[in-house]
Amino acid sequence: MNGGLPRLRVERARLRVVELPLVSPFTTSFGTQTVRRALLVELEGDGVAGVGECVAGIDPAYSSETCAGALSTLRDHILPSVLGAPPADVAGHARSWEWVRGHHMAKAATEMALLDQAGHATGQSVSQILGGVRSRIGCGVSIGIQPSLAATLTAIEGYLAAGYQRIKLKCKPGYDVELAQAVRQRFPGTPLMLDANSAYSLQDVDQLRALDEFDLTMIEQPLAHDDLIDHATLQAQIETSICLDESVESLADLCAAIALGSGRILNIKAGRVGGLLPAAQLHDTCGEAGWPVWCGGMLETGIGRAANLALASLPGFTLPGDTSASDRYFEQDLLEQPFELAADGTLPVPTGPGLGIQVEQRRLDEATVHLEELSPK
Ligand code: OSB
Ligand code: MG
Repeated sequence: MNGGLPRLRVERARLRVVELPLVSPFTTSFGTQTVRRALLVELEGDGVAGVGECVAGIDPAYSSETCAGALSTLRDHILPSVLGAPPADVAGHARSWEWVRGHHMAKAATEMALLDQAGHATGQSVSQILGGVRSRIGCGVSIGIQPSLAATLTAIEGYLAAGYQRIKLKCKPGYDVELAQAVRQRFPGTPLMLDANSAYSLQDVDQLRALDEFDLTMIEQPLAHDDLIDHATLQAQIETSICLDESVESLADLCAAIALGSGRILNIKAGRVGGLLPAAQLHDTCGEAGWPVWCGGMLETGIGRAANLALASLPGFTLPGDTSASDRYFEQDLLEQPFELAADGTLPVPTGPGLGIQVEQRRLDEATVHLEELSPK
């Protein structure tokens, strides 16, 4: 897969924080976001540059990582492991930060930048490097909790008209059965799923079983963010397939989930699992276990979105993911050419070298709220 990657140096690094207002507030069972603050890792070495996006949030609500925490971990621990180190391929550089426990999103951002750099050095796209087989990705859309049922139905209508292939609705206790029922009534054949972001416990099993009658393609992460055992108990008691998100942060987590029967489907996010190369490994293991996978999203700017599309081009990504078009999130993305949804509900996998995108410098400067330069000690 990446046996052909060049050994490169990392001579300079920049950490940049950008803020992009969201076109509409995004509410989940854990809170509301109105702006996407993203941390970018910009690397340069051997005359080639690369950029990566860290998907950590402002608050440690989805995961324990935060944008500010990732900034300090990158500055003080991860980047010093690669800056000025002997030339290495991407996996080699990644081994140099293996000693850092956790901080998957910070590591993934660095790895993304290294893959972009490597791709620019060889002319390969990140999709090619990862072993992608698809040129277009089927897209779904993740809709936050709305102020009313009517607002939810209106939002769904708009996204279906745009071409999105499946609808994911955020839910929470008390905003679930009635929601699924109303949406099913209005959109009988639409591929539909719910994402609870860990809002339930095993005591809610009756409520969760009541969802079985609405033909959901899956329910994502109903139980605790760090649980696999209760998910296995729940999966045995409901018909709807459980899809894991928060609970799988590593290959070890995934192997445990498969062995326990904690679900049947995996949402793969490179940030959550420490990078695109680890994400590809999880994809392979799911394939062996017969678990379909899809590519999740973290409200990424066009930079992280390009990486998601590259990942989703791997053969096992058979379900539409949360890889929506730029205009679902931002009025203005960071790219010269924002990602636009085709009428068939697909986005193209970038084919240019590396991430295959062109960042619009003026827009980037406008969005920047913090910038720091690092060089080898
Ligand atoms: O649980 O999948 C999630 C966004 C931020 C944090 C967690 C999640 C999400 C989404 C949005 O569902 C997916 C997207 O469109 O990027
Ligand atoms: Mg989720």
